[in-house]
Amino acid sequence: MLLTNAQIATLESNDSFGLIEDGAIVIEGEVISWVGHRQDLPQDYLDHEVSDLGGRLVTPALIDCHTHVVFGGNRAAEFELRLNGASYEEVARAGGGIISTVTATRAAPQEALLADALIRVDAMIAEGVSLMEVKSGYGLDQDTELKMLRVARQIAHARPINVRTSFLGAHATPQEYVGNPDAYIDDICIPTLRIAHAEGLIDAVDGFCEGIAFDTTQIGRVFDVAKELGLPVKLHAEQLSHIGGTQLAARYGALSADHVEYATVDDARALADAGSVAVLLPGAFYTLRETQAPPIQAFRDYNVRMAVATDCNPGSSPLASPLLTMNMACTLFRMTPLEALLGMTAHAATALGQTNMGRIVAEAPADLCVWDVKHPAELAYRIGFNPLHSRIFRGSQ
Ligand code: DI6
Ligand code: FE
Repeated sequence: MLLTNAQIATLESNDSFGLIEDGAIVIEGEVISWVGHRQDLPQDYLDHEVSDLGGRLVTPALIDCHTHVVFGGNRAAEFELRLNGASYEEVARAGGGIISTVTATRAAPQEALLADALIRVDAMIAEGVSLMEVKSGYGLDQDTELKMLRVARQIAHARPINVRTSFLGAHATPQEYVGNPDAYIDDICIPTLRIAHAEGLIDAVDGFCEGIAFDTTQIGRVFDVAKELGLPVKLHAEQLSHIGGTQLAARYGALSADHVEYATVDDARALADAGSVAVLLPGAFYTLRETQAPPIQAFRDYNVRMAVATDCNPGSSPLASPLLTMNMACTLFRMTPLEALLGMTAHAATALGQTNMGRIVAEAPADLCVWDVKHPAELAYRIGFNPLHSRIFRGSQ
């Protein structure tokens, strides 16, 4: 296929949109084989089937590198409680929060979990997502963690989208183990991690390192097993307080440290040294009415790549719109539209260990978005507006 009459934001490097006016893209099979100015198109591609894009903007397809789209029920009641004055931590400590979603997720049949998740996945695809990460972590027992991961794998068969899974057994201590989080890690979390890995259900291992969840020692024990199994790690770190998760993640060479509102300049340096991505989640910041923004300037100073993701989950970020997420990253975190777009493409790909994705360059997978906008900054600028014209997934429209 030959795409012509396109304005292309290649994102070839990190310091500009890499705009090509009157550009062309050649796709062979599932891969981009050439990109450049139309007048430079090599002769041998002229016989390809031509698709005239009418001057529209082409970007890499969007990548959502942090989601919890598989879960049972919803938390509208908790939303009301918080509006009546309870804090996120108070709700969690009173057995609401994550634990109430665990109850609903355990009760849900696998088909129902998939059907529910697909509603959110379809919303993401409609805004141009072609690769998303999906976490477990609302089961907290062996059967339900495995059920969630199987649903996550099913998504990629049910819809035209790539899925990467993360095992988040260390998300919260279930009711059966309240007061004994170490026993939960040893008796349930780690054995389930081994079984899920043996079934081929896991691409990475995640954890929630927080006062209301697990400390660095507990997460370290889970990460040691991940390392032994050859699985990359990532971590929910420094979301509500600073307890050392970012430095722990860096020590394990994590793909990413996520949230990081309370991360310090030292933490930014550690991420830079480890080559880990900082994944910023403005939907959770917004929903929880957090006031401490992540140290964006420190990340820039140390050249830490910043990804942006929805964190789509029933509690702290009931958000399935990647475009609104990009807008929030700009308005709430003062990221630039270029940083937001890199954060939902190339840097999100790196956060998933998929470094060949998220840029329009020869030999990259042909996952593209065609937008009805004139300039890529418009993608982050508008609110409640979806200008996606079409999506190309693995070389097909
Ligand atoms: N941090 C989050 O943002 C989600 N999990 C986590 O560890 C929220 C999970 C929830 O409230 O259901
Ligand atoms: Fe999360």
